[in-house]
Amino acid sequence: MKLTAALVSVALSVALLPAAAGLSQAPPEANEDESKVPPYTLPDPLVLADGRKVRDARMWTGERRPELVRLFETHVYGRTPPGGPRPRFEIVKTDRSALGGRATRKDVAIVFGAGAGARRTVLVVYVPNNARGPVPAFLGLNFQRNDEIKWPISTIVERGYAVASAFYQDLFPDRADGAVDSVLTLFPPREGPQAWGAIGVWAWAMSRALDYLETDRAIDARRVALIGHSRLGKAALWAGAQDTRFAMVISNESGCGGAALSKRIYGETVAAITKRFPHWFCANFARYAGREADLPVDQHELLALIAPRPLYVASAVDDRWADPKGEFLGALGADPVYRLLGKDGLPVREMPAVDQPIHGTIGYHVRSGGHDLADADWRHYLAFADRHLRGR
Ligand code: GTR
Repeated sequence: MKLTAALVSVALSVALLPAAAGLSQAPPEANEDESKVPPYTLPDPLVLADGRKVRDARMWTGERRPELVRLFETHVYGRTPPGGPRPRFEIVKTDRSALGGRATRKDVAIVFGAGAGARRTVLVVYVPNNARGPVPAFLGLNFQRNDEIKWPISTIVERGYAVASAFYQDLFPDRADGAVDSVLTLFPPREGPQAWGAIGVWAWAMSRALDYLETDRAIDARRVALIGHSRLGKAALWAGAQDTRFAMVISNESGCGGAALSKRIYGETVAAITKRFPHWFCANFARYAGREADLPVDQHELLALIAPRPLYVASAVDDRWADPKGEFLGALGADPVYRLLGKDGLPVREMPAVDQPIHGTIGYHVRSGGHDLADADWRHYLAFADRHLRGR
């Protein structure tokens, strides 16, 4: 699709505005009225750009899947450059009596580059001490420092899973000019409207953390569930879409640019998100501000890129900014791809009642309460992981 030069320059100047202060306040113009959702048409994940229908798994994997990845690279997240700096792993601390003796905690530095220009993050890894062999793991970036992670780590470990996490801002500080202090300084310079942004870098960082887990014999790296909340849910989905080593992906209230459909124009919109967070996406995404109907993809197709692997999409009923219904419809829109690949997909057509999880190969729930990764969410994720990652 061609854009006129005038539109491009208007949209780009919007994209380059500094991020507005305040992270949690919705601008007053946000639509939170279901009756004001405009009519929209979703692209069919099983129809190629040239109009051919995807008939079988081979066409999906060989043609449509790579086409969709390219569309998301071009129009939403930007392209992850191949190669990039190789990570070095250094165990900086091992504590065999963590969590009251139930776990071994390892602090693993993941280092890129050398000398003054080096970038690093520390992956904290908890492994159950009573495991009889390599264990499945939950991996995700975190909003807190490693000693303050707000996950129910003891519960997860008691259920037989390892937990691995790192602070999300280490490799890309979350601010409009964060690139100068990011791992991007170790990549070739970014150029053009398809250059990747923070979500792309956070997703890349998750894959590098998985590189480490592949070297850790206490962990079964073929059974890693990637989890992310909110902006980190967007990054987890994009990581899982690009890197099929992740065995499962969990999107907790990822909203706009995550699991929620952009074309519904409910809650956070492309205009709102690209204005407040210009560094998250590629510059092209901002061109669709107010023109969502022209987007050649929508987020159900990002979710479809997780297929046939188990995918969990979760919402919270009061988190209207993230558009719970749009997240459900995203999951439903991915379902035909799961079915084509021989999986049961999402076993319902209608949005379930609050706190009534639905678990197929796609899982979905809408929790009571607001924007948070809560223990109630974890309870459902553990049940879903038990079903899909145990006994494999
Ligand atoms: C909000 C943003 C959302 C979501 C959220 C978060 O301010 O508008 O897209 O990412 O932050 O990450 O908590």
